[in-house]
Amino acid sequence: MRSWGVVWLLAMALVLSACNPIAAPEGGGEGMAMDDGMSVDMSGGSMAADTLGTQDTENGLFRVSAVSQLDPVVINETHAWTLHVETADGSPVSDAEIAVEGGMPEHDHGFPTAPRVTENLGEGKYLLEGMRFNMGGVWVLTLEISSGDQSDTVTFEFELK
Ligand SMILES: [Cu+2]
Repeated sequence: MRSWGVVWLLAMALVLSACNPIAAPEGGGEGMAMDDGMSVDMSGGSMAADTLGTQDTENGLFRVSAVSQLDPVVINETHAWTLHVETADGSPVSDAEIAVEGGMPEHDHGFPTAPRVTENLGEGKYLLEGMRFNMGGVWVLTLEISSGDQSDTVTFEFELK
């Protein structure tokens, strides 16, 4: 038992001494708070703009794609997405009303912002503004889409890692 404790201590000492040369330059720089903020952002996660791809709505009425205009998507940066809505047989839906919800189910919180569709870009495309992720992890984006008297919902799940 005792000798294993010694081995463990030696291993810890090695790990700590190995880390010190890496940590030292960071601590020595000016604007330390800013450096820390940036390193938090970098480790907070990112993903490619087209990660979500195309998905059918729950009842199969629409096919929806969502692509970020910020590529890669990183945390703590407010940005816009382009949504595309078409019918199940591929015709663009140009009169859709789209309600936006989302957040992190595992953390039980929503978006830090209130993203919403602000512009109909025509040909089934819509501008979704105010998207922002404030941490890495699994997020969901739910779009409730109405066109005429038809309504359906799609939920995208994705991870900033
Ligand atoms: Cu969270």
